[in-house]
Amino acid sequence: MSQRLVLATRNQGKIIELRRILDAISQGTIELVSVDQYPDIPDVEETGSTFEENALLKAVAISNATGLPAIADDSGLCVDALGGAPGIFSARYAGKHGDDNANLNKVLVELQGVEDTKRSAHFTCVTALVMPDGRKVTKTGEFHGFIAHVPVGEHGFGYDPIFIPQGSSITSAQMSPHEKDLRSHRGISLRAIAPHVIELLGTLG
Ligand code: ITT
Repeated sequence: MSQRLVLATRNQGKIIELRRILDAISQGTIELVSVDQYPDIPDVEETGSTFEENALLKAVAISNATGLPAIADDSGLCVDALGGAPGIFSARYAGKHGDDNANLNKVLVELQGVEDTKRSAHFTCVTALVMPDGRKVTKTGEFHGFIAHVPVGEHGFGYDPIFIPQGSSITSAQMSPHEKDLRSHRGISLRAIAPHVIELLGTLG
């Protein structure tokens, strides 16, 4: 019998990635349900000051509201030349939550004139699993690279068109979804949390 797990995000690009990576790991033993199926649940304010706090805030709220196990991630791009911004504030950075073009253009404008060797950046992702009885697990993943000068590529979402992974000459939006999953912050943290998801959901009988 498969166990239900709620994906605690309304970011459609992220839902596609979470489903793809978790489906491959769980091989049908977990029924992934999007929080979009619960339209009455209000959006969770990301008031924490770390990725981990925000991931837990989202997963706890959705697990409490649905009575089901929930998995949430909080992720973001940290640009060295901007002192780590947009970082955990990236969703609010451009003033328009969910407007990927506004977000990435703001980073490009702020990096105008910054030379290639100073355009290093990394994505961080903290994934949180929260069980209805309060048990919790969190796992982190990082993805290092550089900020491009212009957006290129159609895959992925968010800042992918301006992020060139370390050792690569293409952006993560030019990588195939599988290639991105193998290296990305989200892929790393989800593969780390997967054994705990399978174990804890297994205890629900
Ligand atoms: P939820 O809180 O509903 O999960 P969100 O869009 O607010 O979705 P985050 O706070 O986790 O997502 O992400 C902050 C920003 O970082 C947001 O603009 C994302 O699009 C971007 N981002 C996160 N992961 C990314 C990835 O793998 N590639 C490109 N951009 C990413």
